[in-house]
Amino acid sequence: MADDTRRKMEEKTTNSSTAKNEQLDQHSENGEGQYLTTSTGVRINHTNDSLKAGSRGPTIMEDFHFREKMTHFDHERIPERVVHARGSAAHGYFQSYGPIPELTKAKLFNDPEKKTPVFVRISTVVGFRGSADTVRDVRGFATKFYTEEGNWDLVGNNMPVFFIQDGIKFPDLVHAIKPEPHNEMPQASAAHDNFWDFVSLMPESMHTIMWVMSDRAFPRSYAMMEGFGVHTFRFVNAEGKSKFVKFHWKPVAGIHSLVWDEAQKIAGKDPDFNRRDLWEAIEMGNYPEFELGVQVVDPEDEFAFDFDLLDPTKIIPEEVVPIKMIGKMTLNRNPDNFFAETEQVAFHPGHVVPGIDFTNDPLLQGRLFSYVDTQLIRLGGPNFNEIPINRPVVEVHNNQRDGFMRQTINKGKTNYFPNSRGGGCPMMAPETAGGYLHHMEKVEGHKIRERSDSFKDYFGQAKLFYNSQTEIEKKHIMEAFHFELGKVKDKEIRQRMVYMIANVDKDLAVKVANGIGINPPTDEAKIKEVAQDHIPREKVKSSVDTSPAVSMENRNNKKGSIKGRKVAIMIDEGFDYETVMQVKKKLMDGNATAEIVSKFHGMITASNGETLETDKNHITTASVLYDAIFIPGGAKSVARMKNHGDVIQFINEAYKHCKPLAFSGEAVELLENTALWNLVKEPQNGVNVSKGVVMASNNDNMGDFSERFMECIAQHRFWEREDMDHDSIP
Ligand code: HDE
Repeated sequence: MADDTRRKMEEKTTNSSTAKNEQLDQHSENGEGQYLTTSTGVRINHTNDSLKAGSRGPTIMEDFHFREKMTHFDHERIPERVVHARGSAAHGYFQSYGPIPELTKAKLFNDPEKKTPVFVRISTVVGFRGSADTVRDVRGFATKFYTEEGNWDLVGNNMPVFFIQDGIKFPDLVHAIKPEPHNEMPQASAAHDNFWDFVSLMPESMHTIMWVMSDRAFPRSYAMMEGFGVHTFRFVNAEGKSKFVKFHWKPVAGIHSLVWDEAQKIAGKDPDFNRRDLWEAIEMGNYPEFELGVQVVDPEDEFAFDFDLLDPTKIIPEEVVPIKMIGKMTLNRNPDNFFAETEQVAFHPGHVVPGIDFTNDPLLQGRLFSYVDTQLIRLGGPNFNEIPINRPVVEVHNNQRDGFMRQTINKGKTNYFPNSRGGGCPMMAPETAGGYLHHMEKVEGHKIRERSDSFKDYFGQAKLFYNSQTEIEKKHIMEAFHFELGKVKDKEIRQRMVYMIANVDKDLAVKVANGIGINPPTDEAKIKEVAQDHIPREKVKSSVDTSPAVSMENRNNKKGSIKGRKVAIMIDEGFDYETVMQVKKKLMDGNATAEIVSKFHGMITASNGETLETDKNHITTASVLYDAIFIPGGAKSVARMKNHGDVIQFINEAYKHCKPLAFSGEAVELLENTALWNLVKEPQNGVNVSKGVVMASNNDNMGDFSERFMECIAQHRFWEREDMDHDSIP
C-alpha cells in the first residue's frame, strides 16, 4: 500500500471518536438469531441434560459439551483489583477547545476538530467488587485516551491529594484501610481501629483525611464530581520546553454530594446507586460531561510556593494558579460487556504520549512501577495490552513476543533489534516521526532514603481546606469524625487522633473529643509529639489562608443546572394530571428525570380520567434515591396518601436530608401530617417557598410554581434546615 494511502486510512480511523468503537466491533459477538455452538464452533443440539448412560445413569466422560461448559465456568473469575475493585465505566470522546502548542505538542490537545475516543472507569477504592457504591471513600477517576499517538491514561481520583507522600508506603496504607486481617471487618469502610491507628501515626495523611471526612466522599453522581490528576505532571512543547501541570476534571452538571445518613441508607436500598445513575443517564442520552483544565506553572516558579510541587499531599490553590480549560469530555456509550471492558481495562499512569511527561513526585514514581506489575497477576500475563479494550487505535509494532494468550500473529523472521534480515524494522522513530523523547531534566544527588524537608508541612493545607469550608461543611466534617472515630474501640487511638486533629484546628479537635468520649486536647506537648517532624510552612508571596474553590458549597450553590437530577412524583388514584404533566415537562426540559411513585405498581387514574403508569411502588423505592419530591393535588389522591405511612416517611426523610419538596393544590394539606407543618410558613396566596419547600394551594400559578421548584432542585440542598431541632422529625 502506498504510504500516502496508508496515512490517509490511518487518519480516517484514528481521527474520529468512533475509531475505538469500530475496533471493538471487530471483536464483538452477538448470539441473536444464531445457533448455540461449542467454543470450537460445533453446533450444540441439547444443553439441558448431560450425556448419561441411561436416563437415570451416570454422566459419561465423553460428554465434551458438558466438560467444556463446566471447565470454562470453573475458570470464569480473575482476581479483582487489589484497590479500586468496584468500578463502572463508559465510552466517550474528548475534544480540545483549541490548540495549545506553546504548552504541549500532544496532538489530542492541538486539533479542536478531532474527537479522541476515551474509556473512563470510576471506582471506589477500599470495597470489594460486590460492595456498595455510596460508602465513604475516595473515588477513582481513570481515563484512557485512545489518541493518534498511542494511549494516554490519566489515572486520577475525585480528591486532589493523597494520603502518603512516597509510593513505598502504599502497601501499608492499603493494608490499614482494608478490612482487618483476622476477621475481614469492616467491609468498604475506613471506620475501624487499624485505619485510624495508621493515620494517628502518619501526620502527612491529615490533608487527605480532611477531604475524606467531607461530603466529597459520597458523590451524588459520577457526573457531579470533580476529578484530579493529583500529581504534578509536565507538559512538553515541540521546542522541548517543559512546564509543570496539574490536571482537573470539572463536571458540567456541577459538584454535588449526598449526605452521610442518606449515603448509608442507599447502600442498603440500592448498592448500585452511582453505577445505575451513570448507566441510565447515558441510556437516556443525558451524557455526563467534564471539562479538562490545567494549572500551569513555569519552571522558574518551581519554588515559588509554600509547599513542594512534587508533594502529592498538596494542592495548588486555584486562587493562586487559576485553571485554564483546555477541552471537554463527553461520555456517550455504555460498555457492551462489563467483564470484557470494565473489568479488563488496564490503566497505567506510565501510559503517556509525546508532550506529556512525569515529575519526580515519589508517589508518582512508585505508581509507575505498580500498575503493569499488578496487571500481570490480574490479567494473567504480559499480553494484556492486546485485550480489545486496552488496544490503542494505532498500530503496534515491536519485538515483544509470546507469553500466555498471545493474540497477534507476528510475521517475519526477525524478533530482535538491530537486524538486517528484517530490513531494520520495526525502526526507531525520530522525534519528527512522533518518537517519544523523555524531558531532559537534570538530576543529580546522593543515594539516600529520606524525605525532603520541603515535604514536611503536614498540616498547613489541612488547615487551608478546613478554613475554606462553610459552617455546614465544617459541621459535616465534625460528624464524620464522630462516626469514624466513634467506631474505634481502642481509646488510645481515639486520643491520639484528637491530638492529631488539634494540629489542624483546636476547636474541631475539642468538638470531636466531646463526641467520642475523649479528653479535649489540652496537653501542648502531646499535640507537638503526634505532629512528629512537621515543619510549619513559611509564608511566601503566593500563600493563601483560604481557598473558596475547595468548598463544594462556595463553588456550587449558585449553579443553575438541574441536569441529571431525579425527582419522585408521588400520586394516588384521583391525582391532578395537568400539574404532573407540567412539572414533568419542566424536568425533562432541564435534562432531569421523574419517576411516578405510588403504593402499588400499575395504572393510576387521574381526576380527569387520564391514566399514568407507576415506575416504582413504596416498597421498591425510597426517598433517599431521589433529589426532590413533588406531590400534586387531587382531593381523592391526597386523602388516600394522608393515611400512607410510607408517604409521610418519604416526605419527612427528604426534609431531613434537606432536599427540595413541592406540594400543589390539596397536597399542601398533606403537610399537616408531617413534621414539616411547624417548620414552614403557612402558605399564602400564590406560590410560597420556604427553606426549599415550594407550596401553592391552588393551581393558578403553576408556571411560577414549577420555575421555583426547578430553582430549588438546582440549589440541591437547604442546609438551613439542619440548624433546626430535628428531634421532632421521625
Ligand atoms: Fe492507584 N493503583 N496506586 N492511585 N489507582 C491501582 O492498579 C497504586 C494512586 C488509581 O479503574 C492498581 O490496575 C500505588 C493515586 C485509580 O482500573 C494498583 C500507589 C491515585 C485506580 C495501584 C497508588 C491512584 C488505581 C490496582 C501509590 C490518584 C483504578 C489495580 C504509589 C492519582 C484504575 C490496578 C482502574 C488502581 C497502585 C496511588 C488512582 C495496585 C502503588 C495517588 C483511579 O496498581
